[in-house]
Amino acid sequence: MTFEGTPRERTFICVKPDSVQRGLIGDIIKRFEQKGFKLVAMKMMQASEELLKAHYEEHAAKPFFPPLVKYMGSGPLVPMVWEGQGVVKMGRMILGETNPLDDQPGTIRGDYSIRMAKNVAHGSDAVESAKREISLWFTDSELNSWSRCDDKWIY
Ligand code: RTP
Ligand code: MG
Repeated sequence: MTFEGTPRERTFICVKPDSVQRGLIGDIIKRFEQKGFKLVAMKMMQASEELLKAHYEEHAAKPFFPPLVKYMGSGPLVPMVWEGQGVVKMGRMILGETNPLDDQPGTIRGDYSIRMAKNVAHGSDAVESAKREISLWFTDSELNSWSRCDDKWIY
């Protein structure tokens, strides 16, 4: 079932290890919460090499793949699932460009990074990628479907 374009659309966001070290978890969550998106899953974990290779499989042949997998496995990270209308596209806008030096201030990467190799957080680039990534990182029972009484102010 697809919820693209509806309040049930979901994306996968992951706070990368550099941001955990720098104490940025709360700020990243805050930006998504204040926009009006709903957090439906979150955990802290050390990702295995196998999981990281599967997550970034589209980049497997690229020269930056080995350092990317090493960096993502260098410490705990915080994978999350966010829900809401347009959350995949808007999630990427909240994060900013891949290279933080191309970014406007006001985005997460634009505000907190100057290095592409340590660019703070990951966000799914399409609805289909989000589905694949959510199923890699979370079991169905870890995804919380919940309603809040103030949804009427957003939708
Ligand atoms: P992400 O998947 O982590 O959200 O990043 P993204 O979509 O903005 O960028 P993507 O092309 O998927 O690349 C994944 C991560 O690999 C590193 N990268 N290095 N030319 C390079 O050296 C290069 N290109 C990409 C970045 O850390 C990027 O976030
Ligand atoms: Mg990507």
